[in-house]
Amino acid sequence: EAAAKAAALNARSEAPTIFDKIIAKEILSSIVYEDEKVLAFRDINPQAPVHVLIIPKFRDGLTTLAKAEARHGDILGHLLCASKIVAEKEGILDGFRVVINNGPGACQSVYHLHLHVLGGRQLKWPPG
Ligand code: DGP
Repeated sequence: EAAAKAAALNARSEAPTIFDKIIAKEILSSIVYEDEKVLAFRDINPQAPVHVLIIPKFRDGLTTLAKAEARHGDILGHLLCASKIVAEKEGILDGFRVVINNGPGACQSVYHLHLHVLGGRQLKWPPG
C-alpha cells in the first residue's frame, strides 16, 4: 500500500500515461467498447470477474476527477453512459459498481481519468 501511494505521488502530473499507448493501440488491451469519445478495456489486474476501465480518448486536463471543470460535463456524462453500456454487454446490469479513485489517498495509480466497472460477483460494502 505504501508503494502504491509513492507511485501515485510520483505519477501526479500532466505527463502522458500508459493509457495513451492503449488508446493509440501501441499496447494491446482487451477492448470491450469503443466510440469516438471513450475506450473501455479489461483491467490488467482484475478485482472481480468483470473489471473494465473506461477512459476518455482525450484527457483534456482530467488527470484526476479533482480537475473537473464545467467544460468536462459532456465527457463525464458520456463516461457514465458508457458504464451502463459496458455493464449491459457484460451481463451485470443487476449488480455492478462504478469507481473513480482520486489521488494518492484513494490509490490512484494512472493519472488519466478512468472509471472502473466492477461486477460478476457479490460486491461488498463498505469497500476497502
Ligand atoms: P487506479 O488505481 O484507479 O489508477 O487504476 C489503474 C488501473 O489501471 C489498475 O487497476 C491497473 C490498470 N492498468 C495499469 N496498466 C495497465 C495496462 O497496461 N493495461 C491494462 N489493461 N490495465 C492497466
